[in-house]
Amino acid sequence: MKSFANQESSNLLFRRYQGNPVLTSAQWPYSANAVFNPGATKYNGETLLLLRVEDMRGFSHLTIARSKDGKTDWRIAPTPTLKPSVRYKEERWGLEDPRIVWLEDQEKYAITYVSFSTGGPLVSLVLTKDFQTFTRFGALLPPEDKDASLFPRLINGRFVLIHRPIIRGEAHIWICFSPDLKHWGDHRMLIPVRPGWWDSHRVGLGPPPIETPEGWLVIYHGVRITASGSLYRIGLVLLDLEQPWRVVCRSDDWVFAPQESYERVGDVPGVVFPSGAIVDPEANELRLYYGAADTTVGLATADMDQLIEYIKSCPAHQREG
Ligand code: BMA
Repeated sequence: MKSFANQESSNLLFRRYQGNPVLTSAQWPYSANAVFNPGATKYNGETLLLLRVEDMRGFSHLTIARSKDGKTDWRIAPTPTLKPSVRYKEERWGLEDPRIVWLEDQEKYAITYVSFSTGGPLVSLVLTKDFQTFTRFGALLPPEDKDASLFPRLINGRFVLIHRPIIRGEAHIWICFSPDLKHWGDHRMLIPVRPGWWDSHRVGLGPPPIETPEGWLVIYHGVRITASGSLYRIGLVLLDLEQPWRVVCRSDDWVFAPQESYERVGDVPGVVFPSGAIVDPEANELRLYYGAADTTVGLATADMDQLIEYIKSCPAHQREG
């Protein structure tokens, strides 16, 4: 195995699937402008993606696609799976960017997504056992908030949520805790933007945190504003397993960035936006599903041991900003 202790190797961690993009609006069974930013999980032995689909009015809803190998032969639901509900007014302008975890304690899948309310984006939760019947839980936290996921298990008896509120115009990643999924407290800033760096303008959680023996692996996006717009790149953080508000290591370098034409050209150029990840225990491989240029879905894979070795070689965290 190639050693990744040398940080110059950061851009070799992830390999793009040769058949990218794996899903595009051209495959859609109904009219759609773009399909991107999917949540991902294993369900009934298959890969299940819940995709953000933007319609021709510019509003988004969520639709399921399934595949046996997570790469090919996608079966796309013939109609939208989750559309704005009139009972939940905060969903008026659409549903975006889902993250899925199997919530052990509830024996349900928890899907956090962005509800685009007329007062700004906020984080909502829906629970399901079977991806057929969905129970809406409503808004978790007020606007402006995005990029949220629950941890897959309770920690010290409480649910844990990572999210990205905008406060004083600043976009840092935060963490908070709840005894019942309703009441959230013990708020702390977790991963701040780094002024001057590639992740200087905004940061936001990618897929749900991944539990490893070394800690919670967090894949996040960082945004820099350039002369031609926002550039979305990907970094890594390791959180303490039982005290997840403690950042153990954070990558200096980005580990994935727009490079291929489908990432550089699209509705929003220069965006890679991972929102789903599946660990294949047999291959010890992480499959990362990401929105490419807010237009299609890409897949990249990484060896779990190399990811962990790399993040552990990164500097111990020092809070900036
Ligand atoms: C973020 C989110 C994502 C989107 C990204 C790039 O703020 O809205 O849905 O992919 O911007 O446009």
